[in-house]
Amino acid sequence: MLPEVPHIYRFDSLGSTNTKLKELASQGAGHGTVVVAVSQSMGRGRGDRVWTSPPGGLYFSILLKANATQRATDLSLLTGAVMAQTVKRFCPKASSVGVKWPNDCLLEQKKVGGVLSELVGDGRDALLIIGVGLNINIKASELADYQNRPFGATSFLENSAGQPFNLEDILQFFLKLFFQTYEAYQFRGFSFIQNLWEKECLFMGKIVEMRNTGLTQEKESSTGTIRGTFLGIDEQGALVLSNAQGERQSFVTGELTCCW
Ligand code: BT5
Repeated sequence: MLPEVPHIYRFDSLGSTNTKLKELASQGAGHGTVVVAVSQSMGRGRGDRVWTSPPGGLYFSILLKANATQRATDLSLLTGAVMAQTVKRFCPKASSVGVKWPNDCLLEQKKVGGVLSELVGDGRDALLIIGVGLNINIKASELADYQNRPFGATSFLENSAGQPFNLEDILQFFLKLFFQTYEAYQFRGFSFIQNLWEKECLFMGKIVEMRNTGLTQEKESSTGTIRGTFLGIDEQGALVLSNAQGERQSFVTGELTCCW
């Protein structure tokens, strides 16, 4: 069970909310604790990538008990789906909002948010830190470095004709929905997450291209990419494609770079 009202620690500036929450967990912070920062000087993405975190975005981390590695994957997928539902609630006029495997959130086909999950410890005492970054009141110029990346970057502000958003309203909406969804997952297990995630996914049934999948080169095209029809996710949270030969292929790593 999660607490009805989570304990929220608030900071003006942090290196990273995930790092701060790890420190608080080592000092006894409990299941459901949340850390929020106005900005981050060393915001992190997955695999040592950077998460640009100027004031105007939402940066927070949630501490959960996670006594199995699989739960970490499930909860990351759950977070991506909750993020997409939050974006839909606050950007109701957007024509396209959803998740990109594994848990990026896209708004009008551009990245508006990401999730960084980190396990601390192992066995029954393992803890999971789920970090969420959402670009809210952020100008396109602050995300200029990412415009040439696959899917680029955007913010709520860029899709609201310049009307700023109340960050606290968005945080409270997200946390309430997250805790409710987490409770439902406790009772209903992985199939609940799978349905939820696939419902929020933008690529079901589409032809997609993946790179850095870790497959041997002879299985990739000459460009180092894999193409196939997106079938969904399996019980491991792996992305499942049907390739040109109609064979099913599952990927636990890789980046979805293109879609038709
Ligand atoms: C993510 O990583 O998308 C996870 C981002 C999680 C950030 C939160 S903020 C609170 C918590 N504390 C932290 O320190 N982190 C978490 P990944 O899929 O690896 O994507 C990272 C890539 O996205 C970078 O290499 C850039 O190309 C791009 N990127 C960086 N900052 C961005 C931004 N603000 N908006 C859109 N794209 C960005």
